[in-house]
Amino acid sequence: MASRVAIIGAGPSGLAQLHAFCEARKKGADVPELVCFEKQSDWGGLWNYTWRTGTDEYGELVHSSMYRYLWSNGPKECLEFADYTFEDHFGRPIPSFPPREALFDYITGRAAKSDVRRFIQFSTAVRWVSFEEERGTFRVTVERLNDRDTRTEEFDHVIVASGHFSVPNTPAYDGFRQFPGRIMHSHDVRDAQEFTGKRLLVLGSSYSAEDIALQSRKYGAESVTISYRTAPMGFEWPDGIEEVPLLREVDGRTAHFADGTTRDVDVIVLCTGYQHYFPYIEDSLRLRTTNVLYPPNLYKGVFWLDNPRLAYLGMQDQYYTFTLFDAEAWYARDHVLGRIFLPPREEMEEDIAAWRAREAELADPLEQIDFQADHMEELLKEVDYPAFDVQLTRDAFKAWEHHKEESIIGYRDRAFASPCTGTMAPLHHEAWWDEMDDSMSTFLGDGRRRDEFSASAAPRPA
Ligand code: FAD
Ligand code: NA7
Repeated sequence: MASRVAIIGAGPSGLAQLHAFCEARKKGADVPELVCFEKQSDWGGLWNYTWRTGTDEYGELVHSSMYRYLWSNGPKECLEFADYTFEDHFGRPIPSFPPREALFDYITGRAAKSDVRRFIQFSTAVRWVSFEEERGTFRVTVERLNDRDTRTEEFDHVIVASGHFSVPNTPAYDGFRQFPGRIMHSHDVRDAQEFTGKRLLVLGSSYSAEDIALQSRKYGAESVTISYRTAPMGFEWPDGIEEVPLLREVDGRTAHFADGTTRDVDVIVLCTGYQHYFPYIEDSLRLRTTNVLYPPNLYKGVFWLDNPRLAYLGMQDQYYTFTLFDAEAWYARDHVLGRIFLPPREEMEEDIAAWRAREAELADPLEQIDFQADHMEELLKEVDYPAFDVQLTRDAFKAWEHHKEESIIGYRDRAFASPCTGTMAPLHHEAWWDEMDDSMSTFLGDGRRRDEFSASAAPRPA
């Protein structure tokens, strides 16, 4: 059995990995030494909100891309830890779309309960990971940021859990250099009130574009124009938000679009996605991928094909998040513990190719949901993660897609049943579109049950 395991990152994926090992130890397993390196001063990954943008107090790139007023963009029931339910954490059922602070509290609540903090070296950035063929071990060089102490340690396994929604993809368009306003990436958005009274141009047609457009308008932007590259999101947007084809150029404040129309804008927000960026991993071990459901060279979506003692967690585009990370972490753990054996390279390669070929054929989000659920279930069936109703989460995700089509400002006013306890969530006391306060205390303050729900909180037309 391995004697030392390095885990890089203490976000939801890294915490899942530490927790998985603790669970095995509780059941009597002989667990190797665990060392988790986290460059931030606290845990939670992206969920650890910071007011900072650009670089942090040590000159490191700021990791978190989350902003104030961020509410879960999918039903919490689809990410519920099967071994630590929302009811376990909050002591009662809570609504299906919690704000960031409540989800941060939930993620870190489980980590605190299993006491994984003792394994984490905070404010410690991993600088380089390489593999020593002769010794058959990894060399991991880290820097402790507060005193700049740099050292190299040897590990038998490395688990990369450093996330992939932090380093912006920033395309340039003609006229950006002369634009007389602010051009920023969604990674740097912190407070939508910055845009109150302004005319926004949002580039992109995925989750960030959708959410930043909505909340900018919610907090008082004069107008939001969303420009899409491939296809519009096509929701029925509230008054003041519209979708137009791709930006061609900007001339002064005037944005010109592919359909020949123009809009004058004050701010441009690039909601153009992120890069999988691992500058600290040597070439032969480094994952290179775009944001897809089944990245290349990762067997089971986890193990580096050329050296499966290197694992990557959470590298997929994500419908499923915390439960997928758990499934991956449990599986990676069991490989480390010698409970799961991987097939020969050729077989792994064929398996990856089959999944990727299937992904290429997926027609729509509903098929993508099933694809990711199938991936997760394939992992779950081989590990001792507690059972939960995966079919219910598939159905919930599909219903959520329909709810978004019915009302993009109202989908968060819906409630779902827990796949772990079966309990139906209560509804939040305020419709999301009217709720300006995203604090956990307000969120938890007056959660009425679904049967107490009044018409005032029902999804309304824009
Ligand atoms: P991260 O959360 O990114 O954590 C990675 C950790 O690794 C960080 O703590 C980072 O500091 C650390 N790290 C990075 N590099 C190094 C290094 N070199 N050395 C040491 N440590 C390092 N998911 C949902 O389920 N619901 C949502 O509503 C939702 N909203 C989102 C909104 C935004 C704006 C974004 C960007 C993502 C959202 N997500 C959401 C998806 C999100 O990816 C996951 O919820 C989750 O945070 C991923 O966890 P992770 O641990 O894999 O990565
Ligand atoms: P995504 O989901 O990776 O989406 C990126 C979007 O950016 C997508 O719509 C792309 O258009 C668009 N894009 C990329 N490059 C360009 C250029 N050059 N011009 C115009 N548009 C472009 O990233 P998100 O930030 O939305 O979501 C990431 C996570 O954050 C997600 O998990 C959420 O939970 C929150 P395309 O459709 O490819 O044409």
